[in-house]
Amino acid sequence: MPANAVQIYLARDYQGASATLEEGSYDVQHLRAGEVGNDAISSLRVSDGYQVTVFEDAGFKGASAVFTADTPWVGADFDDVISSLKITKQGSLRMLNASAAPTPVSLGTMDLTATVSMEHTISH
Ligand SMILES: [Ca+2]
Repeated sequence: MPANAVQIYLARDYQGASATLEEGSYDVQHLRAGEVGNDAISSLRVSDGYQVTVFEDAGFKGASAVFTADTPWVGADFDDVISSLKITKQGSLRMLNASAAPTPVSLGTMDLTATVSMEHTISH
């Protein structure tokens, strides 16, 4: 069951228009062309093993936050402002736009160190 890494929703609690995105980078053009739109995301679902980094501005700039689990509301700081996002597999940690992120954003539930230490063993 690969694919469908992240679903984005127009409204809280996974309501309203939605779009399904696979691993990759999605700039504002992609969001504008989709069902949800620019400056519109309010909730999102993240499949196990993936993480999504959202950005306030186009071009993966501005304030950013990382979500690693289903999020019924992205929070006041990111509601209806997301203009670009990147979806990566957990474990492939890279500094995204490090120079433009002066203040870390804490949403209370995100702990990157905990994410890193998660086991990725899949037993068959
Ligand atoms: Ca925006």
